[in-house]
Amino acid sequence: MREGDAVIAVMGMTGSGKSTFISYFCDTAAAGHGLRSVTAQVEAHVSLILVDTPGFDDTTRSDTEVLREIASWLAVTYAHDIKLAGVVYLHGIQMPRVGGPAHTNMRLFRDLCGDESMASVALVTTHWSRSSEERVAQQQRYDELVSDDAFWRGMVQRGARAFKHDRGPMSARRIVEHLLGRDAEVNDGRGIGLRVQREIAGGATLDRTAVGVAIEARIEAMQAAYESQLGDLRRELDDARRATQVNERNIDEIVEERRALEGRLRDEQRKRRRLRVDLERLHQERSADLQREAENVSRMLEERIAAIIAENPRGLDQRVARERVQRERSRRRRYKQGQGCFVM
Ligand SMILES: Nc1nc2c(ncn2[C@@H]2O[C@H](COP(=O)(O)OP(=O)(O)OP(=O)(O)O)[C@@H](O)[C@H]2O)c(=O)[nH]1
Ligand SMILES: [Mg+2]
Repeated sequence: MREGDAVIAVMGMTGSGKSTFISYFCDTAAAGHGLRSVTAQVEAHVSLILVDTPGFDDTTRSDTEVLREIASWLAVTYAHDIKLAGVVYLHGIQMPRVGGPAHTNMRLFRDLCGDESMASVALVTTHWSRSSEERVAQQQRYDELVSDDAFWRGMVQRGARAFKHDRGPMSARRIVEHLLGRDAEVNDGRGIGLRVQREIAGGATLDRTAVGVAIEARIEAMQAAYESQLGDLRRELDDARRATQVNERNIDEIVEERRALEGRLRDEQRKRRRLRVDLERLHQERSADLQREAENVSRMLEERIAAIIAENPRGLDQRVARERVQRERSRRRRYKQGQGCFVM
């Protein structure tokens, strides 16, 4: 990253269109298809840097892990005085109702940013239909989103702007221009610190940040639910054992169910422990994760070289195969570093 780069974080649920949005500015971001989150890691793009982030509804990771990933990136950049010019929050308007995960995701987003950052936030609806009939229902949902306190109203009142992103690159550009304009106007172009960034910079562990507290409360609720189910199971087990006609299968089933619940409870406890990290630990652990990842990539490359050699009927020496893989690798790396992403 260079001085003068404008950094905008793109957030939102899985499938809301983050990678697609970014791809309008830079053709290196791959749009994911299907339900799994394809954005495995925060990726940065140069000049106008749009940061692709995982949503809190990720199918492969818990909220704790997603927060650790987003927060460590945000905290480390903030510590290096790299400020965000703004944040884009994407929401698919095709969703019939804003319940469960969508609602949680919005709340956690608000806690992450803090109300004081709202002037630098664009709340963006995606997935607008072309059919006028469907658009009527979508417009109603849009109106509800911006006028309901449970959704976007509070954020809009504090300066966030709601957008319809229904014209591909044109509306995407308008949204980014709005954020850059706001940054120039409100922050003299110096960028903002999100609440979580300021909290961590002030020495807070993740569980003490506003978003961490909200996640921990959700974990506590899950723990309480599991504890109560365990209580029920214990009573059921006692009853089954006291019964004159012992039904072995029933007891086995209950014991099995208890074991599964105890496992889930341990998972929740582990999630809570993983929130007790400060900037230094987050950074250290993240570096260790990246190191492991780099080792995995290396191993995969070695396997790829071996496969190329094995596939080649006339035989190919190790050096040629290695060069071929290296060429492919550096092409991909150049791609990832975002060459050609200059947009504004
Ligand atoms: N109709 C329509 N489809 C969209 C829009 N934005 C994205 N899509 C499609 O929705 C799917 C998911 O889009 P992505 O950009 O991969 O979503 P994402 O937010 O990056 O998802 P994750 O990386 O899984 O978190 C893709 O098939 C896109 O082509 C939109 O505004 N309208
Ligand atoms: Mg994506």
